[in-house]
Amino acid sequence: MKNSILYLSTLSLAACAGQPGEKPNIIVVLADDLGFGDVSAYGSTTIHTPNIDRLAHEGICFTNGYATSATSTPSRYALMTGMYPWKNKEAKILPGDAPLIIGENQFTLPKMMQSCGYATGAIGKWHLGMGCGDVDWNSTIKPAAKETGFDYSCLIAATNDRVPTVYVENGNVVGLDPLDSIAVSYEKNFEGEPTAISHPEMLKMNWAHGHNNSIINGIPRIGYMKGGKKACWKDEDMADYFIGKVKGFITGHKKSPFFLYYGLHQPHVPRAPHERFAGRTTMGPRGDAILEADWCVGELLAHLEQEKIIDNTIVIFSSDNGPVLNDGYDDQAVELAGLHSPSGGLRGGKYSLFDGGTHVPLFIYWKGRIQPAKSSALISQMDLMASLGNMLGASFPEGLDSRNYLQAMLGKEFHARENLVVEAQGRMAYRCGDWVMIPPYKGAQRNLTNNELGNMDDFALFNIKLDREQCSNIAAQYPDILERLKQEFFSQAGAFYRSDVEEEPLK
Ligand code: NG6
Ligand code: CA
Repeated sequence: MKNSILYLSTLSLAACAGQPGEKPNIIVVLADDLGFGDVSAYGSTTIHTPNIDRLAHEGICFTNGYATSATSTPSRYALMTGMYPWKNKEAKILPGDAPLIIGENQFTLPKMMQSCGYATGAIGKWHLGMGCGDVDWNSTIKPAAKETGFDYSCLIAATNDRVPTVYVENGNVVGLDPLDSIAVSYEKNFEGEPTAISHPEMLKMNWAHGHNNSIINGIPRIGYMKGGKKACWKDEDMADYFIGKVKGFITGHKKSPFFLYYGLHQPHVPRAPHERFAGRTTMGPRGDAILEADWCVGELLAHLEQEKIIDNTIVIFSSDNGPVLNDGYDDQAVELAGLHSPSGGLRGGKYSLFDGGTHVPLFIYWKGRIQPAKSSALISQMDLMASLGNMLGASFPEGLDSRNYLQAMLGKEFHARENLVVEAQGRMAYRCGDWVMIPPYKGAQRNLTNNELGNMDDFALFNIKLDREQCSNIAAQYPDILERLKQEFFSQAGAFYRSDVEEEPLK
């Protein structure tokens, strides 16, 4: 009897989640290169991610959740701006010294949250550029996260494999010794500075492709950096560092509604988890880094509980793009993968137009307020802006690509997008219902990571529901459907389509 009363009261609470005037805290946790099969929530038995799974099991677990892109910068750009990244030619994998690609006057998700009275914070991976070009890392960097709408920020500028390997808090490099100023170049080395080529004996991790420039913390990086020795991060401590900042931000803002973007750096290369996690899986550093990411989510939830705000906080979890094993370091990710399928059986992965490039984990958790459910609604991270904005009564400009699927996000409806144009290094594919159409692209079948890219000579058509692994191109059997999808795709994205687009080279 008691149970049924409890059950009923949960139901009625769940039914009124997202009422007008409600301002729950909102946290977006975005992992880096975490695949659909890298969490146990979708049935993977080769890895155990109990904390991430909790979000899935006690929230809405999307089985058709998408990043817009198969790489980081464009994917994050879409999340932040509500715009398709293929409309902006700057939205491609950025070096660590790239200028901010979001215009100062551009509408953004954090600006929308600010307009609704939220305190906003960004912690972790950024990768949207900082400054106006020719950044001076020794003074306050502007425009950056603040100008994008974040009151507080503590970030790595790009990726954990790119220089500068320093934390940037509110635009300033943390722990910088003014007598040891930082210089960064993606063109050439600074005289006398060791690189992976000149000083291989300094390496504790070997590079496989690219990643043979400056050595920091025994790890070779992309790009050259000089100075800033005291400010350099230790990769093994990065998870602890950022979760500490996350907890500080939450505690500091627990009385006001807050919006927090938490960009996890795992399991992107270089995979250097804290020694607490080293050796915890049989999969080597990649598996261990995933467990570290899961621990971060556990710490986040425990902190929300401790601060007694967990039932007033929506936690959204996803990944910026699909998985990759060998992304340029010899860390045995390929050799030790065993039966583990990082993409969960989806074809391709990071960099790919096949589904594994953009079809990622997506969970929306609101303790006690969302009735747990699995949802097969087709939905993109890009839709967070319009959906959350709708819940909060925010106003936003016309012409966004973000769409309002609040009801699907709260589990009150199980249908969302009709279609989505996904992007992989300047190439595009079109998903509509259960169909996927990939237009022809010149270029290699695979890149140096050995991930399949999805370049084919002619238009290809797949039915993702009947053929989840995209084994059968059925374009010839369904000419009418192919024609319809081609027309729809070209009307949305034709102006941006070129079959000979050059992939950004992986060195
Ligand atoms: C590639 C890097 C790869 C990774 C990627 C960006 C090489 C050879 N490869 O160019 O290691 O950093 O860029 O990944 O340099 S992302 O997830 O941030 O998009
Ligand atoms: Ca990524």
